[in-house]
Amino acid sequence: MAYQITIAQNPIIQTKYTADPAPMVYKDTVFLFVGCDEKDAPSNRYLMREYRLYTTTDMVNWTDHGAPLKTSDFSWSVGDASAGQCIERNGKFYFYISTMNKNVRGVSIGVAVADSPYGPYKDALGKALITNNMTTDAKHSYDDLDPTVFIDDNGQAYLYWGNGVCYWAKLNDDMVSINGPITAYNKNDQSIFGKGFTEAPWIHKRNKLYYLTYASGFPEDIHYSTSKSITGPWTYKGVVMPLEKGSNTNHPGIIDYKGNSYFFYHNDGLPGGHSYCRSVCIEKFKYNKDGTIPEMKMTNGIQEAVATLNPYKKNEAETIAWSEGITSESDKKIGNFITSINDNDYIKVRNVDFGKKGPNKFLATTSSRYQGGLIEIRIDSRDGELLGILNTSYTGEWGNWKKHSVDVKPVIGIHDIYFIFHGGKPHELFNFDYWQFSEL
Ligand code: FUB
Repeated sequence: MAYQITIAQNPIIQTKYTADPAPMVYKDTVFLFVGCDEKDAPSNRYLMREYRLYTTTDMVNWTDHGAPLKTSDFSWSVGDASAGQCIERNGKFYFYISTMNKNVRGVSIGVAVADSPYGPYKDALGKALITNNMTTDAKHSYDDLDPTVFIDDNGQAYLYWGNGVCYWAKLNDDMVSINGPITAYNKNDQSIFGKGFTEAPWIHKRNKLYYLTYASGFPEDIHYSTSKSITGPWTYKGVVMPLEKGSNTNHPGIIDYKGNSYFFYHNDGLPGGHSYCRSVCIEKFKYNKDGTIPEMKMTNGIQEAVATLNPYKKNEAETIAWSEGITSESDKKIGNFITSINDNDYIKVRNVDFGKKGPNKFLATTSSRYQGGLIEIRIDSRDGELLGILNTSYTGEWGNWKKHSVDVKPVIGIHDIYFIFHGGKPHELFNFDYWQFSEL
């Protein structure tokens, strides 16, 4: 693999292929739920089995929390994890997903519930919430796809969803049953959808204006409509993101966080990527004065962090701004960790505040079956100033985790950190769980 010095922040996750972003702001954190395109997906169909969760408080470093929901958690699912979205209500977290239903012809919408945004999520009903709602407009069996959920200021919750038809319905206060009729919008209604509605609706509200953002055409680009009411009438407003890179789908998610607005989407931007191995990206944007959304291009991503990272607390190795070569895994004992580490792979962590005194020691927890290896700790670039080199040494087995520490140079102020891994071949070097500096 050829390694590059990069300023890229897109795609935001490099350790997995991710798709269908559904960001949720809860308290001071962005929770990003995504589908996971398996790396061995064929080049002509989806292979998705789980929904993964990543969080950030600075918009540049993302922490991997594994897969709090899998399609195997729904006894009625065939096993395909199509898009979903999670929302909080009264301290519970409701995760609406779409998946092929074993019991009926076609895709259905299910809902899982958890007491924490990190899960574990459990199927709330033991059956689908919405199933095979084929109207005469739909004419196909995967119209119940891509749920987006929204709770209005008066507490009324709504579900929008659809492929080829855009549906909406009210949810009851229990969030796991539908209240009243389902309304269908024709995909060819130009006053709502311009050149047409394909799939992937995303509902949000800003300054009393409701936004319905969706994928249009195929290959897909992203368009939007607005309304003064969540139930319409909707007025077509234009393109959010035109078609650019190779993925034949795109999928929007929009939030405001710490005073900025962010547009989440996916493309095929990672090495080896294609229409079924996609990657989530983000653009920061500013609404126009009249509330319209500017047209966006796919870029290198967010350059300015909105918070610093504290190196003197325990930081998970799977908190990453950029990485090359590695991937992540979970186990019951220690949770999520970084694995598949080979010579020259690296992790970059951004906007780390070493304060006025600086560190004197660096500690990391690793495990290794074959050999262990070295972690070079550098700042600001892959060949930047060297703070120290940690020898992680052999721990006997992948399941034996040990702490190792080394003296480091007392750098002060805010820097990006690079952990660059070195060691011999032919085996993977070690697994990496967490790290921490001690302050002078
Ligand atoms: O990830 C599977 C499907 O691709 C989603 O349901 C669509 O929105 C498209 O992104």
